[in-house]
Amino acid sequence: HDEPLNIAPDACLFKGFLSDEDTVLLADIVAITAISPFRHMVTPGGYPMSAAMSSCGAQGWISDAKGYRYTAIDPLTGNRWPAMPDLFVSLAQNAAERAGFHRFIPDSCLINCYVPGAGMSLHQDRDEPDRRQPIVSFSLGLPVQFQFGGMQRHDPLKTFALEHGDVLVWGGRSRLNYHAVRPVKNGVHPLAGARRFNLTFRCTR
Ligand code: MD5
Ligand code: FE
Repeated sequence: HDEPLNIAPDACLFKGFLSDEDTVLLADIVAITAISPFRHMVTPGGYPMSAAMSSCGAQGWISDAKGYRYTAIDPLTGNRWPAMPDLFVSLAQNAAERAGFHRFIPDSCLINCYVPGAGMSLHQDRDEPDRRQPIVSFSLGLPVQFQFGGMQRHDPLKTFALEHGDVLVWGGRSRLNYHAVRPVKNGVHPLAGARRFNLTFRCTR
């Protein structure tokens, strides 16, 4: 593996961190979403999100008219979210460790699926109580332009590409940075097709 890029204080980008594991990760996404399918959640303001989402692990992130939160039960199926594959946990832990975050034990993996045109508007991730825990994010499939700023919505944004196999670790001073995913451009990835997947690992305890 290459050296991480320090893109912000306590934020590390590992280019091409996922290599041979990509096919297994994509197959696991197919298996998980056969149990808890991708769906477009609705924001508390009433707008469907353009990224389709599912989760695995003990807790899954949801959004509905009542707000954003983590649940142990998938509201679509009425069952627990599928188990988080051991490979997901070990890869996320390795990345966190290499970024200097020890004993990161994710209990939630949000799976975002973006088709061309889909993106995510500027927001902070504030639904996790322990802000000392980092967030680890894996990108697979089509590339995208990612933007992040500071702790204030109007702080200037930096833009960079996230590509298949890239892993980001956000912690410490960058844990509450505003960030956005630009709309995905048309394209076809050899393994993922016309889609971008993002796996976002969090500790919700
Ligand atoms: C994505 N997902 O590419 C991104 C990757 C989400 C989300 O934003 O909330 O599902 S996670 C990027 C991230 C997480 C935590 C902090 C920061 C960025 N940041 O400080 O910029 O689908
Ligand atoms: Fe986010």
